Amino acid sequence: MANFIKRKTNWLNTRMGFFLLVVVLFWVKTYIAYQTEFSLGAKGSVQQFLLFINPIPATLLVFGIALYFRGRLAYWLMIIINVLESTWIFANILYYREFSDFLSFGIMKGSSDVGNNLGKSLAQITHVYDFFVYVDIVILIVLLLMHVIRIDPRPFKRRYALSISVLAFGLMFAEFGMANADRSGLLTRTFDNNYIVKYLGLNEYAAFNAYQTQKESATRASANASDMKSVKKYLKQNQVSPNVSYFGKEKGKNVFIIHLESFQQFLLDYKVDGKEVTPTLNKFYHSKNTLSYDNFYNQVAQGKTSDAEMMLENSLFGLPQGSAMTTYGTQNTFQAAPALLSQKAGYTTAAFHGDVPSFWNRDNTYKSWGYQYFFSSSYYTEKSGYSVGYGLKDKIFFKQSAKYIDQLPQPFYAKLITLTNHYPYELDKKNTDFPATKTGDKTVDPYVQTAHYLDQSFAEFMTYLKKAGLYKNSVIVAYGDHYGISNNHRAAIAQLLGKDKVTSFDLAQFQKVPFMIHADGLKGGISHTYGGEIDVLPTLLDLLGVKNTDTVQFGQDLLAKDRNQTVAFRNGNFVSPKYTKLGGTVYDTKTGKALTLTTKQKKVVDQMQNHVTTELSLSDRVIYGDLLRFYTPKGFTKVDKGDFTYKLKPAMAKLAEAQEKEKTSVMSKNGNKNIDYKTDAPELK
Ligand code: GP9
Ligand code: MN
Repeated sequence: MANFIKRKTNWLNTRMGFFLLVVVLFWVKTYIAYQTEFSLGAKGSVQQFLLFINPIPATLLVFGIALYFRGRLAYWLMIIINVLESTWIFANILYYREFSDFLSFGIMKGSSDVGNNLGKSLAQITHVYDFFVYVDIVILIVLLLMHVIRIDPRPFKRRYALSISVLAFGLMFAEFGMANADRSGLLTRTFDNNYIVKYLGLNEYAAFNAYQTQKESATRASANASDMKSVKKYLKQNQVSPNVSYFGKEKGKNVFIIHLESFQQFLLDYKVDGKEVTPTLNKFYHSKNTLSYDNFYNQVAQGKTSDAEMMLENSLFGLPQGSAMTTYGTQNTFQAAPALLSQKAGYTTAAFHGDVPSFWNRDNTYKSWGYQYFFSSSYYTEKSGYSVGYGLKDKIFFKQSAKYIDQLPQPFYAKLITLTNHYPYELDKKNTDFPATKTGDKTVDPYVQTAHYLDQSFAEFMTYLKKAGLYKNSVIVAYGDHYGISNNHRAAIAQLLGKDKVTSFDLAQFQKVPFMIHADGLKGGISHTYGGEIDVLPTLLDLLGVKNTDTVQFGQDLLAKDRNQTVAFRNGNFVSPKYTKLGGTVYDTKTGKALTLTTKQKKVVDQMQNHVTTELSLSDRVIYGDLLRFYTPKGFTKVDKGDFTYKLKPAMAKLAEAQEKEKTSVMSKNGNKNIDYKTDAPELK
């Protein structure tokens, strides 16, 4: 036995032995932190496996640096690296506790510094057991000082050190390959920091974040005020005057933006086995008090929902790659709908979503946009069966949101983002009382079932609005953010549309999504004007009578008479009432036939293309260069992110205070009681 122990400690007395001990301790410690301090949501064996092993490659690489150095120095370097690495974990534990997100370099160097943002003092949120992350270091130091482990003075061969580094890189690539196979677009689409840590690890996250921040600040640094001048010149040339019979018609009303996840236009009035998929939305669409659009296109790219949000609330396009909210949402200056409405018209502003707040970097971006409240996962009661896919099922989400809506001082601007109608359109039996389509494509067929569920949820929410008296004094906007069925399902799409096959032209038309504005007394009807998500903000502001001639918006009011009806897709393709251009082919929009252009026609199409390319690239310049920091519209004050907290307790205290002061919330007017919300959600029975 004594011999055995001796042999063991002998082994630890070599440099390699000590190195491996340090690495294993650090690995275990990181994994414990993953499991106890962060909610990374690893589902399934691949994700669990990646989470377990992901600290290894980076730990080998970073700690391996010490192996290139001699004697004592190598040992102390390992300790120093460990202190730095552990401090990174420590800082993230504290930040995560407050924000359910990881620290980013943008935030660390940002104007609203971390401490400021925390809402509580560091001491208040630090727990004694957080210092556990330093325990292995203390043990290692003691072992060294007590000479239990002796320092190995022999020189370590360079090529061994090098082999460790090479091995680390190799493992990193393998890990990245597995991660990308499980979640494609992990680093290009940049969904959520939690995903990067879950798949790749805290160090890889730090490296990626540093790279992004560096890229972002380089373009920011090279931009200047004169760039803004060319943007403003363009916008001035493209300005249209609002429609006088609509301008200001809905002044002072509450606004609901209801985000219908993955909802396409073709679903409206669509029937399966003779039954309407979305009876309530159909009625809403055809109501004489709803302004509806049947040539309204989604214009998103990789950023999907986040691109839609960016366009809708800023009238700025999403980026050609990745998500603008993720990459630029934290640092950039914005003049978004919530800030404009609260500053110019005294609105209370709130967003509602049944997913974690870090997805699409909403937790930071919404602050930049001036949202006073963001009700996300921690505000909702979660029980088994309440969620599917990304988060809360829509019926439960709407019901639980209502109790917060009741508390908002009026007028308010409330955005509710639904989730259940999201790929892969999964829903339990109890909630599925609608027939699937029968194309035989497993991804496509349940789409109408979750869409039907969304319609039922919408119906329940409308019933609540009527009961609360909100239906009459609110503008209700409902829109689909992007396709639910991707172009990869051509055969199934053809069947759904009752065609033999679909052409590229058909697929472009398939990108239509609903856009509807309902208000009591509003002169409605179905408009055939061509438009898209970029046009929503100016339309809404005009209806509310909020001046927006001096704001930076790339869209045009859908109600304006002389508007430009060329709708840009993010890849530079476009649709218009006359021509549709897809890649090198131009189609007649009326017939869908490919055209051979006359010289005269070509000139017109070239002009349209020029318009599209210019608006996209100027919008990109605004985001890449953070150009809005150089221009503040009259009467607008730059948003200070430090004004907002989305942490449950302080935010609810703020809301209570605001209610007390203004006494205009539904609840204040209802004897401080909530409105009874009716739902048939089986989970709540
Ligand atoms: C996640 C949800 C989905 O919170 O908004 O985003 P998507 O995948 O549609 O972009
Ligand atoms: Mn979406």
